[in-house]
Amino acid sequence: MDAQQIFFVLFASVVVHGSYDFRPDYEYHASAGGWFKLHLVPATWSDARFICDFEGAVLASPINVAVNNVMQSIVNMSDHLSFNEVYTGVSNEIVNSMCQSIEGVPLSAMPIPMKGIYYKQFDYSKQYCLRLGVQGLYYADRCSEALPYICFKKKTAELRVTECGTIDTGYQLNAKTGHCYKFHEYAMSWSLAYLRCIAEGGQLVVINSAEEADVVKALFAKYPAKSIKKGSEPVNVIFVGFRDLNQSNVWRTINGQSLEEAGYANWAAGEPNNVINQKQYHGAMYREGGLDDYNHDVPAPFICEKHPHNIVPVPNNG
Ligand SMILES: [Ca+2]
Ligand SMILES: [Ca+2]
Repeated sequence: MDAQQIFFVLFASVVVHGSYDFRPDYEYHASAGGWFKLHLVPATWSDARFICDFEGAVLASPINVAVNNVMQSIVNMSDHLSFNEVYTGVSNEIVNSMCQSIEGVPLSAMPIPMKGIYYKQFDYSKQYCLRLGVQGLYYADRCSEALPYICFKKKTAELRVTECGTIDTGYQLNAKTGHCYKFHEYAMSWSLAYLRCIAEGGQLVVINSAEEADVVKALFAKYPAKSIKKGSEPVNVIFVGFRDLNQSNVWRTINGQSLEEAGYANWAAGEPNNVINQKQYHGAMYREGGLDDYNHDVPAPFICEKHPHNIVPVPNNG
């Protein structure tokens, strides 16, 4: 093993078992007492807000001089990239007549340079979102455009990364599979469930063995129908990480494997039945453990799976 290989092994072990206090995809800035992440994939303001929230953070706002300085430096360092502005968390979404951050800090209290329309002159019948431009100036404009954005997590004394490599205590390590699982009682569409799991650092659960199916089944059993938080049925299926992408009855996991390759292809009796006119092209599992093809847009509860030591997708055989 030469020096380069030794370095690689050491570096790899740091990445896998590395010490971080929040998430490895966030950068800590001691001056601002928190972690920041620049999202380059553009999103509308409300989507950006949700993605930061899913990641356990908030859409960043220049709530004080230190946070403002870091936000400006992140945007300035990225000025060779293909964007001119990012969203901040400041808007008048909650209180129509007042712009404030997600944390509730009013725009009028923020120590920032504004350009263009001054906030006291806003037409408050519209929604405004504050943007930070590459020149370091802030200005308010509409919220529907897709833009990059920055998420922020303030460091607090009680913040602890669990054995699942996350501050989210909803993830519990299972000794049999060596992976962590979190049940989501709030029903969502398959796509939102998929995105939510990724944002949390995991993925929509991929069942790789009968043993893992038992783990998932047992977790589902802890949440009887009455605990599922949605307006109506269904409460007897959860979304799982596979789908029929081309709507041709070819089922693949979100990692690209067939169900057989993944290790669990136990359809429930009569499934997949792709109920006519219901467009059942997304993966689900009944309480009894059998797989089901299910409607994408009928919200269902779901389970996210996470590797304990990293936030990259779990391996295909995991
Ligand atoms: Ca798995
Ligand atoms: Ca079905």
